[in-house]
Amino acid sequence: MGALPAAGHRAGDSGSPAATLAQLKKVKKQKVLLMGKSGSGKSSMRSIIFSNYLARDTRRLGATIDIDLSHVKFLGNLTLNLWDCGGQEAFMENYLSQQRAHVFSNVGVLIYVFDIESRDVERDLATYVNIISALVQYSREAKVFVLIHKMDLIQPMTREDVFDHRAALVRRKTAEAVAIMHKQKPEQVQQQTVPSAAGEDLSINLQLFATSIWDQSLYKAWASIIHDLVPNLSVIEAQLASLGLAIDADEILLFERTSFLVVSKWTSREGERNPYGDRFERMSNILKSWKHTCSKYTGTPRNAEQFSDFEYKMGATFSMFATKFTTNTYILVCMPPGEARFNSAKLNVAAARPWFRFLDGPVVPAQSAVGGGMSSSQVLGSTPSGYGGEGSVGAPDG
Ligand SMILES: Nc1nc2c(ncn2[C@@H]2O[C@H](COP(=O)(O)OP(=O)(O)OP(=O)(O)O)[C@@H](O)[C@H]2O)c(=O)[nH]1
Ligand SMILES: [Mg+2]
Repeated sequence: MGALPAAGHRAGDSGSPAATLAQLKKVKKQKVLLMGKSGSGKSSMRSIIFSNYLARDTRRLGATIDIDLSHVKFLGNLTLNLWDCGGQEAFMENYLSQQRAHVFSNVGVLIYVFDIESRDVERDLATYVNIISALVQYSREAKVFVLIHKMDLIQPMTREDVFDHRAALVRRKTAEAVAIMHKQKPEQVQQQTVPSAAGEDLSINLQLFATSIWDQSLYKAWASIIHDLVPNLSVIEAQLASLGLAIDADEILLFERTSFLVVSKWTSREGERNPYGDRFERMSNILKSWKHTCSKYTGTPRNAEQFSDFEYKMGATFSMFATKFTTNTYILVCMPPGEARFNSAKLNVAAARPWFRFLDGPVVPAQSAVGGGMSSSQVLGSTPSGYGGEGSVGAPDG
């Protein structure tokens, strides 16, 4: 079997290896606003995702006073400047008046949280409209994620309907807000697929999620938020695909080490037949809980690294392992059954680590993805059609 295509080239929206190298070296900073009414759950979700809080710990959180600014380092070359904006009315008014330019300039992402249990929906929506107007005024390109939160408080039977209804309302209000800013009719904004007569795209990049801190839905929403911000995503995806094909995996997930959010994933054709569409966020939730359990029973702090390897073998159905990969990531590999295949995949994943070192920071080792990419003859020997090769760790299927 010939060498797999060079990931650096395949990623190639930007073209040459030099351009890709420059891209890998860049550190990206993103201003992320976290807004919504007081008590809607903003600080709770932030603490669970980025600070290893358990859901029940959030009951002890006090109301955020003004803006709580934190810098979250994500994968070595992405820094999230997270603005957790206290949602009490006086603060909100202040953001919209005195602090307007300061708060709403240079925003990459707005995450707006609605408490589904809130009694005053009209008022919540009016505040939301004001926030969207300020955002459109100062950061027209920003993406907006609306989280309809505390869905655990809604009866499971009616959750979907309640969410759909609220989502439709939010979409309508968003279109109204954008239209007012552009002095157009809301229908024109909502239906717009082509730029307006003036040549500008008036629509806003809006995504909605139903979330709760008590299940994996939080991980789904935040993984989507993060997904678009991660630099070098095309390189990561291409490298994962090369690795997946080379070791004959069904699926590979790459997690950020603290949040356990899925940064990227690759699924084989066989793996795509998996009917569980929520398996990615479920795995985030499971691995994070596992990490917390390890911490509880070993006495290590929750923020410390507690596990390096997690294996699960499900007889003749499948096997998987999750392992510490690079400094900033964990990798989960799902394999068809077979002991030898499993063992060789583990060794090959370890051998592939240097090709993912760029995930740990802007400094790229000379032999990394750029230019050469990852080829089967260089690192990975255990491919379905050919074993061996220099430095490879191949083994026939068991
Ligand atoms: N049932 C339920 N409660 C939640 C959820 N998320 C957060 N909470 C609770 O909501 C309360 C308020 O959460 P906070 O995160 O402090 O709210 P906040 O939006 O940061 O509020 P301010 O800082 O005042 O703007 C806490 O007691 C949380 O435990 C959820 O998904 N479900
Ligand atoms: Mg708060």
